[in-house]
Amino acid sequence: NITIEVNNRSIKAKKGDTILEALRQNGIRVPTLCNMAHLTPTGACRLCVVEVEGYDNLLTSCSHIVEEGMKIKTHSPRVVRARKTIVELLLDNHPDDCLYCEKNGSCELQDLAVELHVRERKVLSKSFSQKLDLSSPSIVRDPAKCILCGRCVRICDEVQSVSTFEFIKRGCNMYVGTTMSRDLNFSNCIGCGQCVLVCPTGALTERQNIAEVIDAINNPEIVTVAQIAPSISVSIASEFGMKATKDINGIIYAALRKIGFDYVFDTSVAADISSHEMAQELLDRKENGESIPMLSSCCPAWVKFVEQWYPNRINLLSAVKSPQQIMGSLVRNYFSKTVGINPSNIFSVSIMPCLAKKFEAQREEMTTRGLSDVDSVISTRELVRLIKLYGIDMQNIETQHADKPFNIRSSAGKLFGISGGAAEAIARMIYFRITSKELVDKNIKEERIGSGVKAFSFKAAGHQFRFAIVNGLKNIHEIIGEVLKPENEIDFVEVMACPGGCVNGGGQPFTMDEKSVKQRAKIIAEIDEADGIKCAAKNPSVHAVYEEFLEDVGSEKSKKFLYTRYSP
Ligand code: HC0
Ligand code: SF4
Repeated sequence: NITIEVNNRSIKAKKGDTILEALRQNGIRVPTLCNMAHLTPTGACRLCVVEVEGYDNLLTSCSHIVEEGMKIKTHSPRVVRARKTIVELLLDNHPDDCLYCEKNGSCELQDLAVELHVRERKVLSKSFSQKLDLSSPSIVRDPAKCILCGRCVRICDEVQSVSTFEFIKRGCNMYVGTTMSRDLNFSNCIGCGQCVLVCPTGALTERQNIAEVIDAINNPEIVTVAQIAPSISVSIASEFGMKATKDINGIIYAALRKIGFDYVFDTSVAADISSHEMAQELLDRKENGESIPMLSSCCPAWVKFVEQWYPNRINLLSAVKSPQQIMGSLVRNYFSKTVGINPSNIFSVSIMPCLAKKFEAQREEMTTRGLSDVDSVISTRELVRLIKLYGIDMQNIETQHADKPFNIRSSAGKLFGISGGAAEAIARMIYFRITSKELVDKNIKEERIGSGVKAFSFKAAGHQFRFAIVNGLKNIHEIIGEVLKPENEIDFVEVMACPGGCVNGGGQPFTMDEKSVKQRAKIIAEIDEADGIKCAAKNPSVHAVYEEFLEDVGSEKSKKFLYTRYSP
C-alpha cells in the first residue's frame, strides 16, 4: 500500500492501481463515460481528469497510476470547468429530444449535464441525418446519439470478440459504424446486448416489444401466457425500492396476473425438462462415440456465434431447444389441450434477461406445426416498465405461485441463470440417472483445462464425466482448441455469451457496478443452497408432464416438440 493525498486528505491506495481505482476504493467518485471495469482504459472521454500537483496538464485518472505522496484534487474549479466544457461540447453534437429518448432517466450524459449544471445549449453544430437502424430484432441503433466513448466497440471486440463496431475516419469526422456499414441485422452481431448494457446514451437500446404484449392483454379473444426466466426474480427488487438482495419471484407472478396475464409459468421448470433431455442426449452421444463434446445450445447468442465462426462444429450443439422454446412449445402443444384452448388463440410471452432471446423466438427452427413456440419476448427492463405502467405497488402485494402444470421447479432449474448452472444441473441429472443418488459437492472435482478454463469432473458407477464452463465469447476462441482435444476428454461444454451468464444479460437493469451482478448470482446460489429439490430428476411437475404428454425422456414426442436442428 502507498499513501496519497486527495482533496487535502491522506488516503491509502494499492500500488499499481490507477488514480481512478484508488479514488473509487476510497469512495470518491469522479465521472467517466468511457471507462469499463476489467478493460484497458483509453482516456477517450477525458471526464475523469484530476489536478495533480507537479503536472501542468490535467491527468486522466483512468490511465495514470498512483504514486507515493501524489497530491490530487478531484473537484477543483479548474477540473470542474474542464468537465463542464466536455459535456457542453458533447451536447452541442447531440440531439436534444431527451423527453422522448428511450434512455431518458438512465442516460449517463443526461446525469452529467445535471451534475455539472449545464443549462443551455451553446451551438447546434450538427444536423442529425444518420439513419436509425431498426433492422435487428434485438437492438435499436441511433448513431446520432453516439458520443464516441468507444464502450460498444471495446466490449464487442475485447469481451465478445465479435467486433461488430469500429471507429471509422479520423479527427472530427470520426464516427462509430458497423463493419462494411451494414445494418445490424446483416452484420455479424449476435444480439447479446452487451453493448446496450454499457452504452451511456440512447445510441444503443433494445428493440421494444411491449406494445404487442399490451395489445394481446387487451384482446378478449386471446389467452395470454407469460413465462419468466430464472434470473429475473433476483434482478429487479431494487427497481421497486426493495432491498436488492430480495428474490421477488412470487411478487412478480402476482404482478403479472394484475397486469392481466391469464397464466404465468416459470421457465426454470422448462430448464428442468431440458436437463432431462440434454442428459439423455449426452449419454446417447457418449455411448455411440459421436458428436462429443456436446455444446450447450440454450444461449441463442452463442448458437449464432457457432453458426458464424464454427460452422463445421454445428453438429456438436445440443439439439434440445432452450428452456424458453421448450416452455413455448409445451404451452402451445400440451397446456393448450389441458385447458381446452385453441393453440393459435394463445399469445405466449417470454420475459428474459436477454436480447438475443428476441431473435431466437423468431428463428424458423423454433416453430412447431407452423406456429412459433413463443410470440413475443420482453426484457427484464421492459418488465419493469410494464409493471410501472400498470401502477402496481410491488411493496404491497401478496406473493403468488406460478400456474400448474409449470409451477414446481428444482433449484437446478434456477441455477441456469448463472454461468456454470446449466452444467451443474445436467451433471446432477446424469449422476442421479446412473446411481439413483444425488450428486453432492464431495463427488465433484474442480479442474482447470488448458489456459485456465473452469471445468469439473465426476464419476458415476465407474463412468467419468468432464464438463467445461465458458462465459464471455472471447474466451471460447482461446480455448476451443483445448476443449476439442480428445485427450482432454471433455464431454460437455456450457457456453453463455454474457460474462457471468444470464444474470448479466443484455436485457437486465442498467448498472455499471459489477457488484450488483455478483449479488444476483449470489442470490441464485443461496436459493439452491436452501432448496429441498436440487435435482430435476426429483421435480414432480416435470414427472407429470412426462406422464401426461411427453411419455419418456428422448421419446418421439420429446423429439418432435422439444428438439430442433441447426444447419450451416
Ligand atoms: Fe437464461 Fe435460459 S438461463 S438462457 O440465461 O438455458 O435469457 O435467466 O431463461 O431459455 O432457463 C436467459 C436466464 C433463460 C433459457 C433458462 C437457459
Ligand atoms: Fe456486439 Fe453483442 Fe452488441 Fe452485437 S449485441 S454489437 S455482438 S456487443
